[in-house]
Amino acid sequence: MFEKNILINRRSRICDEVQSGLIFLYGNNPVPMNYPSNTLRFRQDSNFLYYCGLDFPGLNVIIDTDSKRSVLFGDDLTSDDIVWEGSRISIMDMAIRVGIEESMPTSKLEQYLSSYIGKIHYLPAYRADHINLLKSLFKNNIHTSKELISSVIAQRSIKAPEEILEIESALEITAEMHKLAMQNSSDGVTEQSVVGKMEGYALSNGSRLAYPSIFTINGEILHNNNYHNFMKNGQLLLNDSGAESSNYYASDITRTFPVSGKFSSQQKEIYSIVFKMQEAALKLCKAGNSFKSAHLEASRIAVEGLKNLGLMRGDPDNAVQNGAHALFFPHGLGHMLGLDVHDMEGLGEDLVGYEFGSDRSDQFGLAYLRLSKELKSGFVITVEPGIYFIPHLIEDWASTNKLVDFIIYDEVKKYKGFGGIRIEDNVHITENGHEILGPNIPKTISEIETCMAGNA
Ligand SMILES: [Mn+2]
Repeated sequence: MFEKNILINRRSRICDEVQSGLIFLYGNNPVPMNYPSNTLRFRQDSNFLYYCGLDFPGLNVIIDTDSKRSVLFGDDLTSDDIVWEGSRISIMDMAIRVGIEESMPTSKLEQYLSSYIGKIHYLPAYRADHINLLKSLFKNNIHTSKELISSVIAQRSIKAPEEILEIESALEITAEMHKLAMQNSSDGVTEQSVVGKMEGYALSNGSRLAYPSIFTINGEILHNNNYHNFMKNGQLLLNDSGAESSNYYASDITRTFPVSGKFSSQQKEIYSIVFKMQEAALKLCKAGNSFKSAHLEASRIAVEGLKNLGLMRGDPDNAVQNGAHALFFPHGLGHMLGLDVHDMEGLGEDLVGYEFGSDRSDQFGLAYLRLSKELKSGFVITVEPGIYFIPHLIEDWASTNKLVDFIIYDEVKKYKGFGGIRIEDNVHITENGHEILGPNIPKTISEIETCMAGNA
């Protein structure tokens, strides 16, 4: 947990921003997996963590913006609870630990809120128990607070030095996970066994994953969470995996490497295009530039490269304007990263990623751009271009000759079965440009081949 002054300052700042009324922040509860007492791994709500730091289930907090005083609601364990779960610090001691002035039992929450005259601010709920809690507290009249949502986004978007350190500490573990994956992959091995090694490394080092790993020979399936394949020489592996820091900050890294440890010349050609897409995008990663411009530049580099290989034709800018690159690069260049791997997405993807009032494109590809707005010093974002050969999408577009002025379908079809390549790093926007966070993780073709050289 951060020291309490950091948490006190964060709460004071949100009071200044929201200006009036009460701020009600709910903490997460245990979630049953298959029966009530067998629960999923507990993860505290990120907004609750950000302002209160307490990683215990069953807590809620109310912050009074006028007095800047807070009340922590929660129940001390009963003597029966202690028999099963062991003891934990009292609710009052939790409050003291994070600089909260007062504590009350959960049974007082409803009365406290209903006796208040004035606005009660709360955030959108993403779990059924919270939706039900809000319905019951506010008599089915749920109005999330625009002021609170935009203030939280503004505050959490700019990472303080201690938050950068958290992301970097998560990346220390992530770097080892990625090297382990490269060194334990070879012909005949299952994806599952490598996933187990990576997750085991995170767990045995006191960490856990920030999201379920994508580790697959079918990298063209963008969010593939199956690990049942045997890998074969000649195939590529796409590894999108990241650990969480001890204060629950995420990291999010993708590397793509050949099962055999040596890239084929065709794989090298596509890999080099994705590498250049990332380099070009990173050059534009500085305060004042829009992330959309970096996304479009990466897209343009993709078209140029694919044109050189005889898969595309025509003017690259024109191709990008028409969305032709999205056959190969259908997702956005990246997203915010912080306590959540897609940071603050629970508050509204457009509110986090787009300027107020700006429209999100409905063009295939660009529509999936999660982050578009002007970059500011203190943002932490992912930069993750990719090129994929998605058999279903190729057939679909080819059947209607979609954008045939830019796409040479007879050539593209030869790449069915190639898979996909993505390269992803975590980037801190600074006053003068950017820094790539964390230790170096093998990324160039020669770094990857060297890292894998010891494979059987
Ligand atoms: Mn990502």
